[in-house]
Amino acid sequence: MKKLDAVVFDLDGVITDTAHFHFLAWKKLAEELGIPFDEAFNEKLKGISRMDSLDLILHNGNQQDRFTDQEKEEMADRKNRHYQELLKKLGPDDILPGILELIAEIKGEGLPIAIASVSKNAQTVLEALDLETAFDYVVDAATVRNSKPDPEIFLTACEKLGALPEHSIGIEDALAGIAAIKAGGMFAVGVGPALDGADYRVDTTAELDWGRIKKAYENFSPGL
Ligand code: B16
Ligand code: MG
Repeated sequence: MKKLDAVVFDLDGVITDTAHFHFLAWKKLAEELGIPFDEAFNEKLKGISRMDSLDLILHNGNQQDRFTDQEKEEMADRKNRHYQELLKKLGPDDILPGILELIAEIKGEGLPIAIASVSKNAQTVLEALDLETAFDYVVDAATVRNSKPDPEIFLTACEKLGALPEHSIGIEDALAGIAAIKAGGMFAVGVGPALDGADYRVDTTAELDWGRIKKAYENFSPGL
């Protein structure tokens, strides 16, 4: 039996679909700036920090040199206020299908679990979902210096759980997140249609079956 130490979850897009709220909030700001913004472009922002996301949007509209740092801070704050308005609608019914069952099975085996989200709103989201005590550790985005695809956030989660990355599983819905998990030397589970690089992939959270995930982890050889 291969040793398994811990499981680390992404938040937005895995535990709940706040990814859509981020999309709506960025779209509003982009429209105010006259910059085109659609779901396809939004894919590039998943797992990317607030300021890095703003830079990508401005770059896409060729407005990267138009604003001072202070103006950019104000724009990011405006997007966040809109996002927080949308979060008021969030409740326990918005936990994605299969997630509560998966968490219960993992915990039933005595394995620790953590959240690795670069969102500064992660605690608010977990509280809205009634999940604030469900995880053994939630990485504080404010203390993480690098956005995904840097592995820092996943490695921090493993370290805080006393887990070795090579004996840990990460679950993500974004390409940047999968890249971060792999850069950290962990086993990557992808949720979504086009997640190149995932070691095991399903289309939706409803298909996250703990028995199958463990089997894929057991059979995985990093060198292959
Ligand atoms: P905030 P994750 C990420 O969360 C989102 O995927 C990304 O779209 C967002 O820009 C980022 O959090 C920052 O969020 O503005 O709330 O600090 O996927 O790492 O859980
Ligand atoms: Mg995500």
